[in-house]
Amino acid sequence: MTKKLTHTGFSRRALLGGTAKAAALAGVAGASGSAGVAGGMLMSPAHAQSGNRVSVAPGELDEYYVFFSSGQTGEMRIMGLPSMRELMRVPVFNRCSATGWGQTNESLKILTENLTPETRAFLENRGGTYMNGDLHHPHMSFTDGTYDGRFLFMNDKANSRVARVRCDVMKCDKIIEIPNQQTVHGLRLQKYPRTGYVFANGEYRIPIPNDGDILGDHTKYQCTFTAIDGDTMEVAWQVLVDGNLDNVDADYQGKYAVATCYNSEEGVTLAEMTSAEQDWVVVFNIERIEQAIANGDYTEMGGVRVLDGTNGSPYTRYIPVPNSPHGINTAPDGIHMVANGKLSPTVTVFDVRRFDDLFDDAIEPRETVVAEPELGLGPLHTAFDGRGNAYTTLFIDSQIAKWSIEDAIRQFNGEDVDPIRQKLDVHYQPGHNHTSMGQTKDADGQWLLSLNKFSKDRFLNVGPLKPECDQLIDISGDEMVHVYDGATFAEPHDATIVHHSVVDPVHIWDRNDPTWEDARRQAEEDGVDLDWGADVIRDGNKVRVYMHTVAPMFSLDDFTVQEGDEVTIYITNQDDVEDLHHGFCIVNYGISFEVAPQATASVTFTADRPGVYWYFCTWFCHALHMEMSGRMLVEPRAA
Ligand code: CUK
Ligand code: CUA
Repeated sequence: MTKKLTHTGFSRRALLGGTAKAAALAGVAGASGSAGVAGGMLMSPAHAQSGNRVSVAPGELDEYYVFFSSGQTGEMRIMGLPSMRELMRVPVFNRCSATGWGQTNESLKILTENLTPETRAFLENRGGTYMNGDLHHPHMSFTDGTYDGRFLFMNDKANSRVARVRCDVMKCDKIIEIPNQQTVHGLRLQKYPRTGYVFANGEYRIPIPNDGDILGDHTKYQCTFTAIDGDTMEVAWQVLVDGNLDNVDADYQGKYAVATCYNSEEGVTLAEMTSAEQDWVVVFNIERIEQAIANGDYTEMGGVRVLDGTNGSPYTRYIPVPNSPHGINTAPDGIHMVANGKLSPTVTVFDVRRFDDLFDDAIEPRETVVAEPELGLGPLHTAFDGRGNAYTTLFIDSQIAKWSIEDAIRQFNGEDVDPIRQKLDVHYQPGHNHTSMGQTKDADGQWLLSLNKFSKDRFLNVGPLKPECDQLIDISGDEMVHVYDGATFAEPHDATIVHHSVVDPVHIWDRNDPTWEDARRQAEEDGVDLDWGADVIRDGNKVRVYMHTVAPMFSLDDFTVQEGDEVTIYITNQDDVEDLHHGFCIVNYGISFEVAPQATASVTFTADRPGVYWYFCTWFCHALHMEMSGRMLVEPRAA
């Protein structure tokens, strides 16, 4: 009934032969999948040349990775650019049926280990973790102003969390809840000297602590700006601000972070929030904040060191801008930052070099502004090509405005020049847009992605709920040329376009990976071999089942537990062949998860249904994949 599977007697050649057959079968599906790529290309003669640039033939690889948010779906997605093919979905704040994210012990540990005590208590009878998330802003870690391929960081607007994804395995390894704030909205990273800090904006004003003592009296609410240490994934410090915080970006000098505020009124209704003619951006002085923390000039709130950065403090400066700004974007020239007007048809351009004088009170806040061009209706976000041009999404106009930063400055200084180079229709209502490597000093001016909120007539109708429409635009020439429409499910807000040379994930897991360190420790305590387990260990009413897999077999054909036992199953995938995943599903027990090559994954559940329950492999791994199964026998409790 138990057996140790090894590659001897299960010949390597037979295994690889089976795999080759599986791969051939997969190839059929792959070919039909890639037909959609050509189908999405615009082939009109005017666009033919640009159209060819998006053609990535079957078997060829894309030049860029795009790390996509998915909004209220809660996962991160990886796309290839320019083909716009979706390559992978990485579960983060969501629950994933395929991978078992949110069910395996390894993922539950990440999802639950850094919650606040209040949230932990709240979730105790709700499965221990949130089932939803709203992932807006995925950004790659920086070293010296450009991407370094270590990590991706992202926010959860829905449940006030920040997550980190390891770029070596493309899996989430840390999630923390941010205390003293509700939502994390804007999230950007320290670009220099490295990441470093992850800056995370609290969007809504709340009572701190939020324990019911203060309710309706919103004059007592507060708003916090958070810096997280990207290495330890702990909150480094927080700063209380006036108004609220929407989006954020950092400079290329490592001195300042700048956030937009759309609710300087500190209102709690739409009418109140939009009543003033002006709002502001708030500039944070990193060095002064660090100094104050080092000097102990902070208050401890919810276990975090908090500074008062309201107007008049040494840590912040408030610069007025027209009502309700949204995005804030640092240009790759390292000098300019652009706040996008949203309710104003303008964007406001700051010269970051003037922030030094601003903090020395040598100039007035508005003297940091060097341009304020009028671009069109509803400017939300701006991207850059590294050649001095900026590309701003106009939500209401459904357009992208391409404009020259230099000409906008000349116009601001009274010269009669029009900074606008071109306006391109997009379909429809764009939010974020992104250029290739455009959020780094290495912006290469090849591609622009417009993430549009409405798709209406762009695709076959799929019912009342429509996909988003993400459009690819060639910006390598003088004119923007629209080359591709891609439908995506709810709701990519943001994306980071990274040249493939920066990212180098592994093909199979390292057996020493820390992800399953708890399983390793438990196996040691139980005196079993986690790598080659075929054991059932009983410990009171706890049962631990250790299995390994070698395609197409589990090391146990069956195992027996008793009704009411708390069962933990550890599966180690001993195949070390690229792409040879297995999965483990117990029928009618609601259990399913992936086990990639050389990984261990585990699940714990109560065997509260007596009877025979088959388990099977969920990933098509071998010609005998269907036969890769076994039985869990649950003995009824003695009456
Ligand atoms: S926000 Cu969605 S379009 Cu959350 Cu980055 Cu501007
Ligand atoms: Cu193992 Cu399918």
